[in-house]
Amino acid sequence: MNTETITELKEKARAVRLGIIDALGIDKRGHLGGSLSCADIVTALYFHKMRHDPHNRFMANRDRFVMSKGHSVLAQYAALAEAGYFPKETLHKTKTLGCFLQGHPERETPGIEANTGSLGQGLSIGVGMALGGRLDKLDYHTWVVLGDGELAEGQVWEAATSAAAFKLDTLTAIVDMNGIQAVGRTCDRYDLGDIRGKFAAFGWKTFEIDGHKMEEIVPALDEAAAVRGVPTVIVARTVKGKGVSFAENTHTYHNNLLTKDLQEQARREIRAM
Ligand SMILES: Cc1ncc(C[n+]2csc(CCOP(=O)(O)OP(=O)(O)O)c2C)c(N)n1
Repeated sequence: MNTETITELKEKARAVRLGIIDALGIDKRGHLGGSLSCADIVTALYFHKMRHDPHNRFMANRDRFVMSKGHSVLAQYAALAEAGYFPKETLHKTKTLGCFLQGHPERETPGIEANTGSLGQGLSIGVGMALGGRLDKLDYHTWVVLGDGELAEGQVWEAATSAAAFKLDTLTAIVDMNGIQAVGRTCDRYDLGDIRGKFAAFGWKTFEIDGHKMEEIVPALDEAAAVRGVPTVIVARTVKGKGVSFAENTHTYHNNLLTKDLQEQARREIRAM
């Protein structure tokens, strides 16, 4: 693996985290914790793995990305702005009237492929996209990011069985396993036990990585895309709020607002990461 690539991706992840802070702004509620926990994964997808082009965003064989845990879309907005889908200044207008950047993903936003926010639906959408690619004889890959709390939704497991039944090897789910959901620890609220083992039992090829180490994320994405015959899942161990000390490992900043002082602290800490 090229160390320059890894260094560049880490810098991109820093830019994405700063973009999340820009999008969150001050005195507006937003989902900081879950956006920061998936920031490295989203960065590696947009700047290493996915075939996409902001200047030709409807090209037929673009890779598909679904943010199934739609509340974490600030990470995707920041990546899309960084990639050139819209000006970075637009991030500051997130969640204001008339702006195409709202609290959950909508397809009117350049680069967004699926409306999500009602948890549990994104993997089914991904199954449909992957089946569509097969029917149209296109070689794109579909990537779906899920939360570990989200896995309590039964529809996720319906999608998981169908993906295996259809042998959808062009589909990869990535579970942002930060161990915390909206109001507490996932294991205290709705314990799913062995998430990796569950996907394996459903017939998926599984990987488990540190979801903040580019050195582990990059090869896992490459290996998952190369698997043939079965769908793949990457279970990524992450920290909710990663990079901002007061938001780390707590549900307090699952959906909360920043004051000017906290915003400045967050920016300082992310720059020092
Ligand atoms: C169907 C549905 N039920 C409830 C919610 C409210 N909700 C938003 S985020 C969230 C917690 C999600 O936890 P997790 O998937 O672990 O997300 P993360 O920790 O990565 O932010 C809940 C319950 C929702 N968006 N959709």
